[in-house]
Amino acid sequence: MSQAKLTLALSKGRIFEETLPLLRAAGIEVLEDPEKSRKLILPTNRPDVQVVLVRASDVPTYVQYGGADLGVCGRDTLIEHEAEWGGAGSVGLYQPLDLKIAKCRMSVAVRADFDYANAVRQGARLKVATKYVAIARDFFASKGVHVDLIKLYGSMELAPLTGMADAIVDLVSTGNTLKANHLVEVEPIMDISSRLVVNPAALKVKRELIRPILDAFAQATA
Ligand code: PRT
Ligand code: MG
Repeated sequence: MSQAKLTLALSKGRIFEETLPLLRAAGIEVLEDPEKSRKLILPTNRPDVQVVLVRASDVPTYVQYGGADLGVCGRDTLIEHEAEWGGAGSVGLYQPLDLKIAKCRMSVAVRADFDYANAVRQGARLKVATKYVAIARDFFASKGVHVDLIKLYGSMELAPLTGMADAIVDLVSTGNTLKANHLVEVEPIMDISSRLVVNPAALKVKRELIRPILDAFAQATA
């Protein structure tokens, strides 16, 4: 029988970059740079560990279906993924660790000349453009604000500028993107960081491979 191999799903960019030090703490070095290579499967210094590169929003799917044993993705991505499957806990992904990386916040933003507080106070029906429809729906429902949600896949900042929406719900870290587009953050919704997600069956079958990584990650993020 061939030796069990562990597959870790990561997305290129900030999640990959910020997971590298954690992997290093677990004795794992990724042997290729995703910005330079076109490979989707990256070897590591450990013959029994490989990294697969997937879209950020595909990480939970890979781990859920066993295409990867574990992965790293934002709380935003996880909430939206679970909502598609019927809500928190529905997917059965094991989420043992908040890795405290790729930190940002989910916020409501509007054009600088839009009176958000007044619109909310008057019970106006807000047009809200977002990639994060589940988070936006729950947030405005909890405030009792009626919204028409417009689903977008990117460049949400454009929606209020073109008059398509009154507000957006998006991730903010430095605030530079909002500022550059004359938008202002009017209400924070939640703090976001990335988590480790693990396939529950893999945790059972590949326990000896996974456990030391969980322990090293836990120690490195403590
Ligand atoms: O890009 P793609 O469509 O493939 O997927 P993605 O955008 O989900 O992936 P990626 O790699 O951009 O983000 C992965 C994860 O990083 C997200 O799911 C978040 O959990 C986390 N993260 C942390 C962020 C940011 N910070 C962030 N600033 N994700 C996106 N942004 C974007 C934001 O959407 C906005 O466009 O950066 C812009 C705002 O940044 P500031 O610094 O200008 O405020
Ligand atoms: Mg992105």
